[in-house]
Amino acid sequence: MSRLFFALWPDEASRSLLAEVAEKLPAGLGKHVPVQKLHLTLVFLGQVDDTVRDGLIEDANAIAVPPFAIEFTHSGWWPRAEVAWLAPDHIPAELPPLVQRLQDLPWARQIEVDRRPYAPHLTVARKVRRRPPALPFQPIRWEIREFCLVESTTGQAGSEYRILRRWALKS
Ligand code: 2AM
Repeated sequence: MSRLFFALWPDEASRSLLAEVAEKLPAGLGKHVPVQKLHLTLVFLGQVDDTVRDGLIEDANAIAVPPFAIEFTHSGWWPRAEVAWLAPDHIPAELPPLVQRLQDLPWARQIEVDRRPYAPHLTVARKVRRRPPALPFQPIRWEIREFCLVESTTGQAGSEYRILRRWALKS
């Protein structure tokens, strides 16, 4: 079994820009997500057995969504989840179909996934228990060329992520 999710993983340039914004959070307000772990979750799968994982990887080969860009424009906070995040004002037209296709894969294999409306957000800090100030920043444009399947394990330093597979976006 492994704990899995589909995600978008920032390239180095976008990652540093996103991390720079995260640095603007006042000290003591929570725990920054380490720069190498910044990502945008597409679909969280939870615990999946190895045979199903291999099947999902096979099925994902058929996904054809063209490359697109996301522009992060504002920060926010979810008090119950205790996370501070960055998000786009405008959801690119290609993103909901990609998420939909990725939700359909586990669904077809009787794996329940969150079907609430997808709210794209990139978590920059956890355990944020008080409302952070809005973070001032210039829009960050991230060109998305691939999506990936990631395994999450819990170690002493919190969650560790390992990219199991990447798929290029294609028309
Ligand atoms: P978060 O950033 O909003 O916390 C790996 O844990 C990724 O999957 C994280 O980005 C996290 O989103 C998301 N995630 C973790 N547990 C989840 C759950 N139970 N439901 C939906 N998403 C989850």
